[in-house]
Amino acid sequence: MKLQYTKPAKEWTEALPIGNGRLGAMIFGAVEQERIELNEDTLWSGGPKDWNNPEALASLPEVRRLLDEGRYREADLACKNMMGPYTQSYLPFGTLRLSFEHGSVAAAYERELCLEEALARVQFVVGAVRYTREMISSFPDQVMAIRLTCSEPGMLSFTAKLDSKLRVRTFVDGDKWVMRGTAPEHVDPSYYRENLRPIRYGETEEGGAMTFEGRLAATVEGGWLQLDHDGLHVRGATCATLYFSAATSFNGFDCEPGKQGRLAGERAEASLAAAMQFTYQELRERHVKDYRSLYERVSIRLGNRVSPEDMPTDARIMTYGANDPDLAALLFQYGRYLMIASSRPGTQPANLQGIWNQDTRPPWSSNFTLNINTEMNYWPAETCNLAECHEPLINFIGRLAVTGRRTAQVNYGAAGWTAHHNSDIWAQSAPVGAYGHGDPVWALWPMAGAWLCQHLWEHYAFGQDEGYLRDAAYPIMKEAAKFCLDWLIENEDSYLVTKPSTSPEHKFRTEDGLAGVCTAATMDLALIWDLFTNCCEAAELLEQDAEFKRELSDARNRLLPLRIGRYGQLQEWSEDFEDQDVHHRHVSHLFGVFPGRQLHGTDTPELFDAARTSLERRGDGGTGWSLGWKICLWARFHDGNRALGLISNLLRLVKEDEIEFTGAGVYANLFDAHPPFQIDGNFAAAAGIAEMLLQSERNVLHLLPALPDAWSCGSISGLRARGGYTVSMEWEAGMLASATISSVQGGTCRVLAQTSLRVEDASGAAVACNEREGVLTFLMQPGQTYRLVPRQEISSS
Ligand code: FUC
Repeated sequence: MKLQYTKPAKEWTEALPIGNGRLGAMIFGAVEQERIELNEDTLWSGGPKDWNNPEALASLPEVRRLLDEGRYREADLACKNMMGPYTQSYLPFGTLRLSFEHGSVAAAYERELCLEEALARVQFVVGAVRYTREMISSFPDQVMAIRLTCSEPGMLSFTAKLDSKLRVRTFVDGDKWVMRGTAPEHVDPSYYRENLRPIRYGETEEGGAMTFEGRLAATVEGGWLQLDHDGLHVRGATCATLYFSAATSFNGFDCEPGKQGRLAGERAEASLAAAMQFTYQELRERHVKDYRSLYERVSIRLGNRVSPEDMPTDARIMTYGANDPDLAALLFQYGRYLMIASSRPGTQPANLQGIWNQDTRPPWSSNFTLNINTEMNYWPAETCNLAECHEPLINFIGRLAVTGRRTAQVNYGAAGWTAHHNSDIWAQSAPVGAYGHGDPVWALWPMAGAWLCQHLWEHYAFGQDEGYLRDAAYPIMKEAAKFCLDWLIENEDSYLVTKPSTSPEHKFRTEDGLAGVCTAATMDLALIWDLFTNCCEAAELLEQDAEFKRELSDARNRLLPLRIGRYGQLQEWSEDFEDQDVHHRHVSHLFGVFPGRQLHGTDTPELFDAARTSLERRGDGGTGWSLGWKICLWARFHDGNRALGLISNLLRLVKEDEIEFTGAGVYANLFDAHPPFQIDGNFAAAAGIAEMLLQSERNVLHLLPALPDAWSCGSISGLRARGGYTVSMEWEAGMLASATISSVQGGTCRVLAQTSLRVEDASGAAVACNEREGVLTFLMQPGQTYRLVPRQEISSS
């Protein structure tokens, strides 16, 4: 499981990412001039502010009246009064540059990222000397470390230094080389070009902006080390270790990062000094042990590798794509790797680019985009056995519930909390759009609370921790539901609808042109159904709020029913409007199929079929994340070959010099290409592959629900399922060959496979079997592992 290349990276999307959830680096691996782009996940522009807009509440009656009169385009315009400011931007920290004295002429060049140990390596030979660089970003020790070695004594000489695109100064502090900087107080999104100064710094360093500090130190063997204003110089050494630490003054979403900030320098120095107590070997061992405790929970084999073992990863993508099942397995594990590298307890959630960004005005501000992208980032967290990595998102939702309460009150006069299309480290909760610059088709979407709360519930559904549900999740879910209760209004037929409403980013055709705002887009209804259902189940489990639960379930039953349109499709809007673009990248109206659970082949067969027709009409194209969503959807429709087709579309090599937005795929470093780079597609691909192999809605573990023909033999271990289960499977000739299931708390387990099964307990005794394929039910003891074998296998062996 590794990414490998025979050349240094030229473009950022060829460089290799490492990260510990907070400190990220992109390593280029050039022979003479190494370039390492650095990130720290709290380095954002801006600070907390008031983004709510009382004009929103004042405009609401007018918007609703226009919608009642079918004047959609005018309603769009009126919604422009309901916006707030754009979010702030995630910023690049700086660059670590290493200039070597051995020149650029090298042979036997290799560059790789090892997913099993989370290590990046560069090696080559200059003359007769073999040089190696190995780099880690350590979670236990909160530093990055680079080990540099050469095969002949005294042949290693280089200078290391830091610089940045932000306002910084650099200096020597004892045996450390320091870069101290200030972030801008404001950065406009790259698509907003109205301001004379899109990037604004305060006048003094003591202003309101965030400060940050990076510290660099080294130990050398067999040579000497010197620091001066020009960098940290290593001369005539045999080995050296570079230690890098970084911190910002960020002190919480509700604190001024300047005046009320933490001391970035002290924090960076503390982790650097602590890490320097360890040799590189010790740091590496501690790092690998920590990383493996997460990574090794899941292993995967999707058939045999068909590409040559030594083929560079970019050539492999180009030549084989998804025809190499082992490349799909690599994409799956890469998704898990990126999650461990970008989201760990105590860090910020993974943003549009995870934690890796080199631009001061990154695409879409590299923010938290809540109408699909942020949620998608966390689709693999539970199924792929990385529940701890879900924590940053779960905590972030808690912060949005605080800021979003005020937004609900000020903008809508509603109870509970709400958030919209975009957010940032300050937990911005209001509609963005620069008070009218934006388009309501994306800005005016008060449904982020409802969607995010699904993550609170799923974390419980998989982990079964009732204390967490009671104390952390349910109170926030309940407040999001209260907002929805207030936001829903009765229509003339006594159904509950949302108004104004949008189907994120997708417009419909009206007699006088395209419009975005309508009454009761399907996604609103589906999200509210999901939230109310989860709240009802939580209240029941916790034996709380009987009255509130009744209110929610009454409201849920009165939601405007979903409809089937003239093409047999699941309508995207409550009216059967024509699409702006039948191939539009968003498939919001299919939320109830995935990641939701409202629509299902058994309980709602007509709507489920209509949803399939909608997906069919959308086609198999789209941005990277759109392909990712479609993998998951086709998995839920139990069409493994179609899901693999989408994986194949994603495993197309995108080169940086191609014109933007021509096509989705992956870059040379396997980063998802929207394009541009956006990490959500990586996470959705991992989630989608898991979904093809195991599903667990409606209290049934469905084994191999969407296995494509091309993955006829394979295995997976350690997937998690709702209900607290962990599942491992092997299959041959497209059929389940064996499986094991364990559960922490035991209880009744229901399993569905395409074959009749026999279940054995740990001692090998049969506890259940079934005659035909169908749901098999058996009782599990807590903590015990059960083995499932197909019955044909038993009779033939
Ligand atoms: C949504 C999507 C875009 C992009 C952006 C970050 O607005 O519609 O495709 O992913 O988020």
